[in-house]
Amino acid sequence: MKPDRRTFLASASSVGLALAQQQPGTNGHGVPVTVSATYHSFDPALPPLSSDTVKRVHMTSQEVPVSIRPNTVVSGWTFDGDIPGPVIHVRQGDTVEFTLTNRGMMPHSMDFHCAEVNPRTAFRSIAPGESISFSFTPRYAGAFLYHCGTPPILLHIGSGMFGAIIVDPLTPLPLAKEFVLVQSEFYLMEPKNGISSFNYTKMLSTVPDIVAFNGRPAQYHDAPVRVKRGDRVRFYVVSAGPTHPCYFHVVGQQFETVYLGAPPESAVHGIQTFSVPAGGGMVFEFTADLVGEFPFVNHGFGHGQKGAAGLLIVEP
Ligand SMILES: [Cu+2]
Repeated sequence: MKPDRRTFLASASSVGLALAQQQPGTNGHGVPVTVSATYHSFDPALPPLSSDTVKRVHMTSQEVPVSIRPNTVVSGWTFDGDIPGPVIHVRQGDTVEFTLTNRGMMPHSMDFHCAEVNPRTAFRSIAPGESISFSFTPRYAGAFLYHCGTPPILLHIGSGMFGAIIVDPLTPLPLAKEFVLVQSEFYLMEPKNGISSFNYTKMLSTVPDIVAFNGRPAQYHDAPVRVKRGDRVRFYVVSAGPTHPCYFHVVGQQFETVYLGAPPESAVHGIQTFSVPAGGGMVFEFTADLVGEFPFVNHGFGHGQKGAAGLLIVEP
């Protein structure tokens, strides 16, 4: 069957529909929402890996307000009610049995970049109230994006429907303090009733208002990531976009290793900055052998300045 562009791109009418659904101060369907979202930071620590070789993952899609900083609430479209969605941690060769239940008010779907499946069936959109299940076995280790693939994909990713799935190699990497950073852009309307809706026209113009790690601009400046001197530090960096890369850099450090593809292969050494493309993920490592405060930034500083920056504190 010939690929259908509508699988990936919205028709003008569906964009118009989405825009109509994006009225400020509503839940995306013209229904007024109240600001009930309270701010919380997003834990960057990689969740532990369970020993089960079958990983059952159940997520919900839902449209809910999300507080992305203490005075900013956005009308998020989410997985499990947060931006980004939960960090999933599996091992290469595991069977991932995934179910998505759509508790939202519009169609949504799930696309895992570490899954090799027929997207026509596994990644198809489901209507409100429906569920979809599929399984896959990650062939490669690494840091992978997942996202809603319902047209227009730009709007669904741009409204918060993304997250990271980390796949460990069969032979574990050296012990490290491990953190996950998912970079994304926010394109917002002026707030109404305390809530900022997403702005599709701005998404198309690709000039974001905010760029953030794990959904909150500069959150790890206010609450830094902490390790001890001598720790090996490993960052799994995923660029959700929807459009821009992350030029990942740690001030005052050099990466001993950047895994360009599946760890432990394709390792390059002695790297100052490396670009993680939109829709991609990479693994960065160094040893924290100096005590101090080390900013980790998107070195594309137009976006670092808009929030894609944090602080790593190395304690004695
Ligand atoms: Cu969606």
